[in-house]
Amino acid sequence: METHIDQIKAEAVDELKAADDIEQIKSLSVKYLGRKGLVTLFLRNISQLPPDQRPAAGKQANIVKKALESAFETALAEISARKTDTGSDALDVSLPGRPACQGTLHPITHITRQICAIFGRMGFDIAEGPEIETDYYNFEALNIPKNHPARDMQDTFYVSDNIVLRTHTSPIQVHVMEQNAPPIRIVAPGKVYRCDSDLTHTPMFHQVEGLLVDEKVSFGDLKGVLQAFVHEIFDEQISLRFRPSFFPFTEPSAEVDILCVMCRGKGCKVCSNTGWLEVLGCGMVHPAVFENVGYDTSRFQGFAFGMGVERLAMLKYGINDLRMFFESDYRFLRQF
Ligand code: 2U9
Repeated sequence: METHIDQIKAEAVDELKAADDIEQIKSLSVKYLGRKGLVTLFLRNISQLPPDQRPAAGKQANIVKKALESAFETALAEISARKTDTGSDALDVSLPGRPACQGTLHPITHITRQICAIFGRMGFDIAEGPEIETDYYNFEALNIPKNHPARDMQDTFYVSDNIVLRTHTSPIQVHVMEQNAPPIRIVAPGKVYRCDSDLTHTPMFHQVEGLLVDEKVSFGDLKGVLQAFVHEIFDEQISLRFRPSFFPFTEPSAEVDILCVMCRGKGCKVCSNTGWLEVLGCGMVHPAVFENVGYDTSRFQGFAFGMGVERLAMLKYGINDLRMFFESDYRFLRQF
C-alpha cells in the first residue's frame, strides 16, 4: 500500500511540473485532493486494509496529502506572481519614454531681458548692485530727506538702523556715478523690497531703472528715448503721454502713460475710467543728486527713469493677477 500512495505522489509531482497555467494546477488539485481525488480515495479505503497495515498506510497517506497541498499552493502562488509581472498592470518597457519637460524663462526674467535689450540697442550698458544698502545710498544720496514718507517703517525693510533692503534700484546708479565720470548710459535691473502686501503689491518686486548723463541732455532726449522704448515693448502705434509728477531725485518729473490697451481711451475698470495706463516714471536728474556724487552741475545734465517689471508684464500680456508670477504654476509660466 505504501508503494501505491508513493506512486500516486510521484505521478502528481510529474504532472504538476508539466502544468503551466492556473487552470491546469487547479484541476490537478481536484484530481488528487478533491472529494473523489486519488489521495482522498486512498485515505477512505484504509479501513479496508488488514488492521496491522492501517497505521503506517494512514501516516504515509497524510504525509503525501500535506506535501501535495503545499506543492499545489506554491505552484499557484508562483504562476500568479509570474502573471502579474507580465500582465496588463506591468511596466511595458517597449513603450516610448515620456519626453523630458523643457524649462522656460520666468516671464519676469524674460521681460527684464527684453527691456534691457531694447535699451542696449540704444547704447545703454547694464549695471547691477547689492540688494542690501546703507541708508545713504538708498535715500540720502538720492535727495530723499529724513522726513520723506518713503523712509517710513511701513515702506522700508530695515536690517538695522542704518541698513535697509533697497526700496528701488537707484542706489546702483549712485555707485556707478561715484566710480565713473560722465558720459553715463546705464540700465539697472533687479529685485527691490517694500513693506507692502496686498492684491496689487508684493513685498519683493522687480524694477528696471535707467540713467543717462552727459553734456547738453534735455527733456526732449528723455522723451525720445522713452517713446522709442514704449513703442518697441508695446506696439509702434500706441499713443503715450508725459504727465507732470514729483520724485525727490528728479526735477522736473513726469509719469508716462499709454492709451488703455483694454478700452483704447474710452474709460474702463482697468484704467479707472481715465483712458490711460501708467507704465513708468521719469525726469531730469535733480542737481542735488549730482552734487552728492561730485558731478559738475553747470556742465552735466541727465535724465532717469524707472519702471516696475511685474506691472509692465501684466499690461503687456494682459495678466490681471499679480500672484501668478509667484505661484510657480507651470501652465502659466510655460506661455512666455
Ligand atoms: C538716480 C537718479 C534718478 C529713477 C526714477 C522713477 C522716476 C519712477 C517708479 C516706477 C514704478 C518706481 O517701480 S516703481 O514703483 N520709478 O517713477 N524712477 S525717475 O530716478 C533716478 C534714479 C537714480 C541716481
